[in-house]
Amino acid sequence: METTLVLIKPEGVARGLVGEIISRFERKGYELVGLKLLRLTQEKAEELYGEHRGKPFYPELIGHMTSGKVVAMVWRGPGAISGARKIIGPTDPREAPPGTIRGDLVLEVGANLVHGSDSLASAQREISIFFQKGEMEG
Ligand code: IDP
Ligand code: MG
Repeated sequence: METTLVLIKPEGVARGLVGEIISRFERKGYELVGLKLLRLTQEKAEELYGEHRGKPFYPELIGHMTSGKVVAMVWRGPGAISGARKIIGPTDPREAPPGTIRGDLVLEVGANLVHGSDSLASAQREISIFFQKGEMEG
């Protein structure tokens, strides 16, 4: 069964939206198989967002992602990778439709609340940044 990484960014924890965000994935029917509250190190933030190195917003993105605690989650279910991205909504919150997390709760692209893996390869890579296989069994 497909699994994906969803990360609640520091502003989501600071704004008290952890429960709200988790409940959207639960209500859809995905199964929560991994959950951690942690502060990202510089290294882990760079590992997660390596594809964006060199872009103008990269230093701000890394600074932001290491500015406070995040919630790392693994969700499992049929089509979980693209399904989670649909629940999250488009990157630019101005384009995100109502009913999506970003459409309902965000105005700033730099503080768009949630990260979600965008392909099977990224999901596998990103899950392994935060979780060991044995931690998600049972
Ligand atoms: P995604 O989170 O929807 O997958 P990506 O293109 O992978 O979007 O970008 C990663 C993160 O970098 C975004 O979620 C957002 O926080 C930040 N970001 C992307 N584009 C911009 C921008 O143009 N300005 C500021 N931050 C941006
Ligand atoms: Mg992305």
